Amino acid sequence: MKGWTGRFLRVNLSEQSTSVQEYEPSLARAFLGGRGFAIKILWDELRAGTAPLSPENILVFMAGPLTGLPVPSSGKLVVAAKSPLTSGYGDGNLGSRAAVMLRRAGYDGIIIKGASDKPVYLYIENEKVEFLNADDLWGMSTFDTEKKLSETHGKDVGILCIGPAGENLVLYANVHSQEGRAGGRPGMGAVMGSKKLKAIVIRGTREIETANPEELKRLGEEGYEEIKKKPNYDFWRRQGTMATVEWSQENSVLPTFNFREGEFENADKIGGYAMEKIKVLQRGCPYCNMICGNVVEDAEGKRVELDYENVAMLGSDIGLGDLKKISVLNRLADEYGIDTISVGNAIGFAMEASEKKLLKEKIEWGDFDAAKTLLEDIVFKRNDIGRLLANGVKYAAEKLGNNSKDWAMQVKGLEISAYDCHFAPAMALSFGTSPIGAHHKDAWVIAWEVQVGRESYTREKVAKVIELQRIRGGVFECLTACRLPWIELGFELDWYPKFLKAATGMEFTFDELYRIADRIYTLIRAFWIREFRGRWGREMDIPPARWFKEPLTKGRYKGKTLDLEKYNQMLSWYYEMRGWDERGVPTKKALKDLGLENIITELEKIITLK
Ligand code: PTT
Ligand code: SF4
Repeated sequence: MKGWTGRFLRVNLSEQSTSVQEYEPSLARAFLGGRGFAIKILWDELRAGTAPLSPENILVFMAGPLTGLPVPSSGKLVVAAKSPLTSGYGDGNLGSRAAVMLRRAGYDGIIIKGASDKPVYLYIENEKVEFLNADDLWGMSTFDTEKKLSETHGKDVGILCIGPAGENLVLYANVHSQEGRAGGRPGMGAVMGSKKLKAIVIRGTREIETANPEELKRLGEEGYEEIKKKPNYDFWRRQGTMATVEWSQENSVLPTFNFREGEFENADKIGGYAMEKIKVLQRGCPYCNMICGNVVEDAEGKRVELDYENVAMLGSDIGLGDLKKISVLNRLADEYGIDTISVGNAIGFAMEASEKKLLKEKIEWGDFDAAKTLLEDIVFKRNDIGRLLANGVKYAAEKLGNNSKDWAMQVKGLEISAYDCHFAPAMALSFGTSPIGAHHKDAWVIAWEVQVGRESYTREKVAKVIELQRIRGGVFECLTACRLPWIELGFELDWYPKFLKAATGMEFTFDELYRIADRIYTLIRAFWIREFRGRWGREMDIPPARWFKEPLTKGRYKGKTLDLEKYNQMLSWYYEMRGWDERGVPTKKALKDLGLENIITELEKIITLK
């Protein structure tokens, strides 16, 4: 095989053993890489009903056929497992030198089973794999862990690690790299922690073999030049994702006070221009010339990288309008290895619960000290409220009762990322149908929806959500490459089949790539249904009641809410277009059309298929 290495590294932590699997080329053709490989492995090898934090869960790190090649923004990988937060399929995507090193070491992915009984880290150098003692790393922040490991193994290695949140099994702990790259929102860090795996260190010294290296080099160089010529290039390098704060405020979608509102009175103090005033450095993922990691100095004089989601969820959503203080919360989340989006939601939920007198603790909107204390309560599970919120807002609402589930802002158990949807039906559908729970990464349809008109609930909007899910959640998550050159600067999609051809020697049309994406979405859906058995239903695809029942009370869209009946109509169209029935369950025909007929028998043991 060219482009793909054709090999997975299999690791058993219980037995401290490893092996190399040479996989069939047909796997690459049908599932491409990254997320595609991840779901195929989890479907085939994970026993249904496995407890996510037990040794039986399977943790995979998967690259794709473009990872680590000299083409724009290719330094990414996917981390996936059964999620302890949602009990469904969970994954995330992070940029890291580890992605490049993994491929140079000769692997497209690592499949980790079992659990160690004491803290370990993996050291991988091409064929050599060692299980090393991590007693002295356990308890360390992600920043210190990386520092220590690069002192031991050299600055040129790639490192993936967890912080105390992952060790303490906080259900939305994530995986970190390079002091500012984070992925695996639905608790991939907790799965790593449950396996007592503190880190993975990779050094790869081999060439990644490609079908046409000269052509790939030429295309890559042209691609980088093309990106530099894009009109938004300079501004992107200045502000990166932070410019979204101003955009969200202008369009009334900036989550504010636990998604009660879409506008924040201090938005100008926490946006891209405010960030530029405190910026000290810029950095990014490997093989990227758009480097969008804006490093600022926080209120405690320390450095942290800011992104839109982090700032909105730890800022406007909790009523905090001081960027340097938000940066402290962001840095602590990075050091402890906890997802900023979920922890911001959890803090906002606690503030609202306190206001409604459902908690004995007094935690006021915008109170930085209280937010900081709460964040640490959660990471270290050091009191009742910390333990409650460490399991996510869905769980917390089940415990608190009093209709708090209406304003526990989550779908399928994953906290919603930073776009208010009181007046954005297509974006609400995107959150509702995202394959990992409420995350914007699969279909960030809101920018398009703002242009075409927000009032309507149309088939066109549903088709757009599916189109974006195919491109973003399918193609980019499998390649695996950063989608930002395309979505933010307009780097044309046509480049990617050309890169693929030069890397693998194979032609992929967009029809074929979208079919792969549909196959992956359908298999992920089957995974959820298998895990939820009799509890699966279309209500799993519906966002929280707040957006339907509680109108915005201020701003230009004051009075707006989503319409539940019309949302349900869009959901039915969505199912129809995907070939799923009215319960959101794939039909036999859809499974056959996508080459997934081999899973019909297993699914039929659980649910009647139409
Ligand atoms: C992603 C989610 C996001 S999405 C952000 S900011 W964003 C948050 N980042 C966190 C962080 O930082 N620290 C922390 N403790 N928790 C965090 N949680 C949040 O996690 C990221 C960029 C960004 S910045 C985005 S949109 C794009 N995401 C991509 C994607 O998903 N796929 C892809 N092929 N390309 C992408 N490019 C962009 O990458 P999750 P990164 Mg992340 C500090 O994974 O689980 O999906 O969560 O990868 O390397 O940090 O780059 O406004
Ligand atoms: Fe990483 Fe940003 Fe470059 Fe994407 S655009 S690869 S997130 S630095």
